[in-house]
Amino acid sequence: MKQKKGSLLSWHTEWIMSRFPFQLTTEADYDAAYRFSTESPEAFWEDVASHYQWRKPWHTTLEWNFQEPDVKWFLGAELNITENCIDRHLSDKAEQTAIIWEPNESHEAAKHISYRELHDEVCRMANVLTDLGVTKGDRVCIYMPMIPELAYAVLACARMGAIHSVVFAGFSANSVADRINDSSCKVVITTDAMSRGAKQIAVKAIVDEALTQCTSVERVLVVNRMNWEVPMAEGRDVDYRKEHAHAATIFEPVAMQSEDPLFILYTSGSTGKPKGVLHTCGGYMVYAGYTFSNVFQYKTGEIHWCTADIGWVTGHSYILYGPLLNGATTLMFEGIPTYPDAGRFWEVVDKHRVNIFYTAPTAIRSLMSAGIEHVLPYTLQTLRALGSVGEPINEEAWHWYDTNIGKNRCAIVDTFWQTETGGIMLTSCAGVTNSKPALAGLPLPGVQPILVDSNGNEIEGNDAEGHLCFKFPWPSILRSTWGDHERCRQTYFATYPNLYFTGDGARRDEDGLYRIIGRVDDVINVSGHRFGTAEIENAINQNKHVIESAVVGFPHDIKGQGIYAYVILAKGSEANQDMRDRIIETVAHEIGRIAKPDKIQFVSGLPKTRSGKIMRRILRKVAEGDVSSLGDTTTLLDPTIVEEIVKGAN
Ligand code: 7RM
Repeated sequence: MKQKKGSLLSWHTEWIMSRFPFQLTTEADYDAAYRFSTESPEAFWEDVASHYQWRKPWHTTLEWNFQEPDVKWFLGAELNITENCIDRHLSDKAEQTAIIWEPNESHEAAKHISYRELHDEVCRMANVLTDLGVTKGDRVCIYMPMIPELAYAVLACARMGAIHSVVFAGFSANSVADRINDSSCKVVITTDAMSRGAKQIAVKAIVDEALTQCTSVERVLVVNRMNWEVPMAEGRDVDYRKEHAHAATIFEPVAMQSEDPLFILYTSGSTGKPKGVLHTCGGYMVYAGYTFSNVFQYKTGEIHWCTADIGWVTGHSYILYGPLLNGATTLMFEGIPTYPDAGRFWEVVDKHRVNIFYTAPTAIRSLMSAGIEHVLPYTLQTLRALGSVGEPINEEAWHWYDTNIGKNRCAIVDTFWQTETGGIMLTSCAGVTNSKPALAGLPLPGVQPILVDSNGNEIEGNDAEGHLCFKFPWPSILRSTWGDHERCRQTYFATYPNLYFTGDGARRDEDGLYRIIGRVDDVINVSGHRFGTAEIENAINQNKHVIESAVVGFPHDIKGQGIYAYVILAKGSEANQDMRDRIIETVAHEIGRIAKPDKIQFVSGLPKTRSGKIMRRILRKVAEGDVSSLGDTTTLLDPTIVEEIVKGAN
């Protein structure tokens, strides 16, 4: 699997002789690139990588094995991703807008941040972080609302070689503490407070609470957003306003090895606490830029809006890195889709003349249910491509999106990928490849999906269904889970030897297009957010009235899946609405409001097998409201419990 490259000269020669354009714009291009990418994957990725700016070329394109796992791309190469995101564009795009920032309040002024300004602000932030003692390899936790300084903070870390760990600002103090401790962050970057819709949230207070459980954090950098007076711990907390005033606007990008870590991002799995997915500099850069260009078919001058939060991987790859690597104009929105009303997204599309709009099915369904009157006041005439991500999109939502937002003239891309994949894997490319309602589509060139049955045997041919795996590495495959490589192996590489297992089930149709069915493990997807059922159970069990709990997902009209919790209470604790509210508060405290159960059913026992395993199949059926076929319950320790559960279902 090794491929030696020649001298610097031959490397440059090859750069010029790139076989494919960076952006594949026709179906024929796509077909040729796909074929080439499976026949000569290394050569294909060398070709793609040659379109970036490297400080030093690689000597080995790829080394890999999926047993350890051990995957390394572009070995020996040096680069800095921010040089590719920012500096590279300064010669011709210094005055072009890099980031359009739209605030929570529609009456507050938007900001247009040029590539020049982005450069200066990122350098300022890097200099301030340097003064706080941050150096290459240090972990920095970023816990902030969607304001420009969040983008500066992420890019500043990348520029100085610090490893960013962005934590979504909807997580609780406990979750923040867990994440800080897991990767022993040295610095936290946060704000005084934030607004999200009509709500105000005391962000700094949450960090203060988290830090009572952390010992690794030396400094806290506080960016002002809301002009709140917040307590500042002497010797620890620093007001960014004061540092910003005298920070220099030059900071030399640190040359990073291709396989040096770029960031950690925590994501939930079927067991235990969320794991820190690790991405590295070279491979992630190559893949984020390549996928952005090809999936959305971005053309210079267009405005791209991904509505995700930068606290999730979608925000990392398609608000920041992907667009900026392509010199695009990317829109960053601080608010929520329904504030001040359910027309906000469409107002912003018209206001900023958005061309590419990328959101989640849950947002589409929620705006669909709010009524067409919120859409009609807007022309949406600038839109060219629409995207969907995070969960399967149902046909009704797909058609509503196509008709009412795309006015039947936009390409729709349903992009399947994961925190672990770093970038989009299965999708159509806007206006280029075959697309069908509610199907993710084809693999991108360089991506080799395979469906397997539960024994790991490949299911060949079209019209097939099975567990979705990938059989060859792509540049931004996760490298490890922070501090626990064995967990990475177990979770993704041990189920099926020599394959990366996604945890999803999928169907391949007669044309080779993929439809994602959903998770086949104990992960549930609530409004596009991933949770492990065990993770929520652990949170519920923190409530002193709770003896035991079992959590399953159930179909939810807006959220995709809702959270259904079966709870056994301690003797003397009353099963009433007040108790439900208290349990919900416990989950909000342990994880965050985004994880609170939609339904709680109090039960006297759980359906367990004689070996003590909870039969989740039964609990899922009851939660779905489908009790006609509960299957075989004779192996249960106490079959009568099923009857009680069915009767008490809500
Ligand atoms: C990008 C992101 C990953 C899980 C994944 C799937 C589900 C994501 C789609 C999808 C159907 C899609 N990262 N998923 N995209 N299911 N169609 N287009 O969401 O790590 O947070 O979640 O999300 O189950 O495994 S994630």
